[in-house]
Amino acid sequence: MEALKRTDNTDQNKQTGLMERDPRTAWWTQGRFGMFIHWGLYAVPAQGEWFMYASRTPVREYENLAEQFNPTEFNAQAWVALAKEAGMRYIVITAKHHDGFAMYRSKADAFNIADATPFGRDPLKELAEACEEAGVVLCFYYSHVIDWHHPHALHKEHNNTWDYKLEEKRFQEYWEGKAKPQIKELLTEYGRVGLLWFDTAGGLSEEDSKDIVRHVQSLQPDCLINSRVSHYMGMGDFVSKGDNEIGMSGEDARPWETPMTLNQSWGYTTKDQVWKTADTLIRKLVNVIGKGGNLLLNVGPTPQGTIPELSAERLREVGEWTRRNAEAVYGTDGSPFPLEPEWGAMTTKPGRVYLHIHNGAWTERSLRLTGIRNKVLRAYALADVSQTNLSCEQFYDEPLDLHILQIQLPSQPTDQYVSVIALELEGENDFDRTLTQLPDGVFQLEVPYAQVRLVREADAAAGTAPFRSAEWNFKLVKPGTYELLLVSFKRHDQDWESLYPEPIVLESEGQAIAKEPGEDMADLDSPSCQHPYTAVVSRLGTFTWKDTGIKTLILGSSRLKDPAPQFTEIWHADPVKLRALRLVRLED
Ligand code: H79
Repeated sequence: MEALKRTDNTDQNKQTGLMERDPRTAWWTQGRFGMFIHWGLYAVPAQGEWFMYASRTPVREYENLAEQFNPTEFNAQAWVALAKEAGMRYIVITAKHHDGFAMYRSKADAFNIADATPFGRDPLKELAEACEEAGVVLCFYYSHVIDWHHPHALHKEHNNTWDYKLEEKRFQEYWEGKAKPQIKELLTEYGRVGLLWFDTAGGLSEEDSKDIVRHVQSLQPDCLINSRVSHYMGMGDFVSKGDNEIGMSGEDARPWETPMTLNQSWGYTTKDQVWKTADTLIRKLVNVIGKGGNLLLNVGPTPQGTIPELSAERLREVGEWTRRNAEAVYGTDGSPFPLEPEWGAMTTKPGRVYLHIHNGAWTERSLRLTGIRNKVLRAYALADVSQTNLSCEQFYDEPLDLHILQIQLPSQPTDQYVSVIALELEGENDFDRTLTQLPDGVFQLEVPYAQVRLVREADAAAGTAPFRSAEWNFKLVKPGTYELLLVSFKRHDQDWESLYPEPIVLESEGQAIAKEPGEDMADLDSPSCQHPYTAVVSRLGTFTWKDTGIKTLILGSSRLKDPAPQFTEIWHADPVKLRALRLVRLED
C-alpha cells in the first residue's frame, strides 16, 4: 500500500458555532425549530405524496380526487397553536407538491383547492392570518421542477410519462406559465413569507436556477431560499440536508437544517405506523442544535384537515421540554467544540454553555469537560426551579495546556429524556477549539474536521473511484492502546460487501493498518442516524500512543468525498457515508 501524504498544516480544525450572523437569516437560525406540513390532494388516497407517480394515475383520474377533498375540519388557528405549543417558530407548508395541485386560490392554474374542490376555501390565506396573529413565521414549500399535472414540467428523472411524451415537452411553457406566476402569487398575496422551500431540482439548468432566485428576490428580498433550489452548489441562503439527514458537526459553512419525518412518510398515509418517540425526537433536536442546525419536523394532515393525533401528542410532549429548556434552544449557537459528546450535545450563548445530557447517559460520577477557559461562576439544572448550585471544579493541566471542568451532576436526571445543565461563565466566552480527546469514554474523529486530499485520481479503465486521505491532528490526553473503529452509515437497500471497494488505510506515527472493513456491529443508539440508513461499526485494529500531545492520524479510502463539489445530486443518496473514526481506549 502506497504511503499517504502528510501535511504540515496543523491549523485545520474547523470552528463551529461561529456562524456569521446574516441579518436576513437571523430570525431563522435563532428560531431553530420549525413545523413542516405536507398537505395536498394526496391526503385523499392516503398513501403519501408520491401516490400519483407510484400508481401512475392519469391526470384526469387524479383530478377527480378533488371532488372528494373537503377538509371541513381544517382550523388554521389550531394548527398554528400546535406548532407554537411544540416550540416551533415557523411553519413551512406545501403550497404545491409534485402532483401540481395548489393548496391556495391560484389564478395561474385552476388545479387548486379553492377552485377545484367542494371545500372552496384558501387554507394558506387562513394560515397566513393565524400565523400573523400568533407571531409564527409562515413559509411555503413549492415543487418548482417536478409537476406531474402540467404537460410541460420536466425533471431529470421523475416525470409524468404516462400522460405526456418527454420529447414533446417545452419546459419554458411550464416555467413561465405556471411555476413563476404561482411563486409570484405566493409572494404577493400572503404578506411576509419567511422562506421558500424548493425541492428536487434535478435537471434544472444553472441559468434557470438563478432565474428563480432573482424572481423571488425581486418580489420579497428578505424571503429566504433553501439550497435545494438548485443542484449547483452554493445557491440559496441556507442548506437543506437530505431528507432525514443529520449532518456531522462542522460539515456546513452555511446555516443548515434537517427536514425530518415523525414516522417514515411526509404526506398523510394510513400504511406507515413507524413513529419516533418523544424521547427520540428530543435527542434528535438537541443533536441538531448542538451542531448549530435547525430542525424542520413534519406532520401530514388528514383529508379532513386535521393533524393526526399520534403526531400532535408527540409534538405536545416535545413542547413541554422546549418550554422548560427554551433558553438552551432558541438563539443559541452550536457546540464550540469539534466533536459530538457521547452523552448528548452542547449549545452556547454569550456567558453560557448548556449541556444537553441524555438521561440514558446520566452518570453519578462527575462529568468532565475540557476546553472552557472561562471561570465557571455556577452550574445548575435548567429544570430545577430552585436553581441549586452544582459543585464544580476547574483545573489547568499545564503540560497539556488543558482546561478541565468537573461537574457533580444531581443524583437523578432533572428533566424528561434530556436534562440540561446550564453553566454561567465569567467574561467573554473563551473556548479552546483544538480537537481534543474527551477526558472519559470514546472519542470520535469526524470527517469534517480532517484535511481531505486527493491521493489518486479516478481510473476509468480500472473502474476505480478517486482515492482520498483524511488527516486529523488531535490532542491525545491519555496515552495507551486504542481500538480503531470505522463508523459508516449504510443505506438499508445495500449489501455491505459492495460498499468499500478496497481496504481502509490508517497511519499514525509509524504505525499502519490496511483492513477491509467488515459489517461488525450496529450502532443502534446513534441519534444522527435513521431510516433509510443504519450506523455500522467496523473494527480496523489498534494503535498505541505512548505519550500525550498532538497526534496525526491519516485515513485513506475511496469513500471519502470531494470536500468542495461543484454540483450535488442529493437524491442519489450515497449507498454508504463514511462518517468518522472512533477511538476506544483499551484498559491497561
Ligand atoms: O417532500 C418530501 C418528498 O416527497 C420529497 N422531499 C421531501 C421533503 C422528495 N422528492 N423526491 N424525493 C423526496 C426523493 C425521491 C425518491 C424516490 Fe421514490 C425513490 C422516488 C422514487 C423512488 C420514494 C420512494 C418516493 C417513491 C418511492
